[in-house]
Amino acid sequence: MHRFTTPLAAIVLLAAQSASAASDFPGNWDLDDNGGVTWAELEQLRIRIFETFDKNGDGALDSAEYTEFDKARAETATQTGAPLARRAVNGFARDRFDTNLDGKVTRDEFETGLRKWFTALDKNGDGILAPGDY
Ligand SMILES: [Ca+2]
Ligand SMILES: [Ca+2]
Repeated sequence: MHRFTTPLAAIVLLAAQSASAASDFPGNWDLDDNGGVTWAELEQLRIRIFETFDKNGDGALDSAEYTEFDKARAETATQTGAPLARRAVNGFARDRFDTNLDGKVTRDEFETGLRKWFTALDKNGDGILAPGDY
């Protein structure tokens, strides 16, 4: 697995391969490109997020690491204009995910927060985030 060492590389990872204002998702969310994002695909995204932003490899995103993640999400939303990327700017905010308020977001906390976000957005409950759900 690659370890990205610069914020710019991290931003590129989360951004669409070909930025398009018409895209509903950042380019690497809908892995099978079927027009929807499943929980399995979001779990892959979570793994990539930790590979990219957990720089010290302790299994949690601390304050400095989360700040880089915040910047990357904002950049991705701006670059792609994708509705889900825009939702993720605030939806993945650290105060939503850091449930024990210790200033770090562990893998488990991230998964719990991401699951809540997914469930809230999946309005028709079919397990796929697709246009119409958000
Ligand atoms: Ca860390
Ligand atoms: Ca925590």
